[in-house]
Amino acid sequence: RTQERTLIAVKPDGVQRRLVGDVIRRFERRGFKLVGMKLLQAPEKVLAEHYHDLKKKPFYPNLINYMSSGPVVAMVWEGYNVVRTSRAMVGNTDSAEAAPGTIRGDFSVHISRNVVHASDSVEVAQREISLWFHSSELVDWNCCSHSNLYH
Ligand code: YYY
Ligand code: MG
Repeated sequence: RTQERTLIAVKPDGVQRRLVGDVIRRFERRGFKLVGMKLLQAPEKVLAEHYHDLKKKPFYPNLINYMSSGPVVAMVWEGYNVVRTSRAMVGNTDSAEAAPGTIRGDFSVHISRNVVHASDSVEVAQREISLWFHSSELVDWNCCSHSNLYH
């Protein structure tokens, strides 16, 4: 299961606030492997599919406006238990509840501007990765520190 993958995205507020490098640094330092990354203006169709389960929520229109307000940096990270560990690194959805030390707990104060997205299950991660990336955009590479991260 060291090949588990998840979708992490720095949302428009995170890009505007120059937090992209910090988010990448946290995942690199933890020991995860970057296998895909791009900056893009998210198409409405992708956002609608990405947040399809929230379509009926009162905050949905604002969420789509926010996610369309500027570029996002979409990334695919790989490693042991990466889905669950990255949710812990990102912190509570509501920034006011997010613990210090988490990305949201360190960089945001309000649920509507919470800096990052992270897939919340392995199945959802697979769906989100294929939504945001073509398979040709993902790179399978051997990490020279593998034996220092895993036995
Ligand atoms: O997966 P996660 O991003 O932590 O939360 P979701 O429940 O999937 O909601 C997606 C997104 O919607 C959240 O990151 C912020 C926004 N949102 C909101 O603006 N207001 C809410 N009450 C709940 C969620
Ligand atoms: Mg979610």
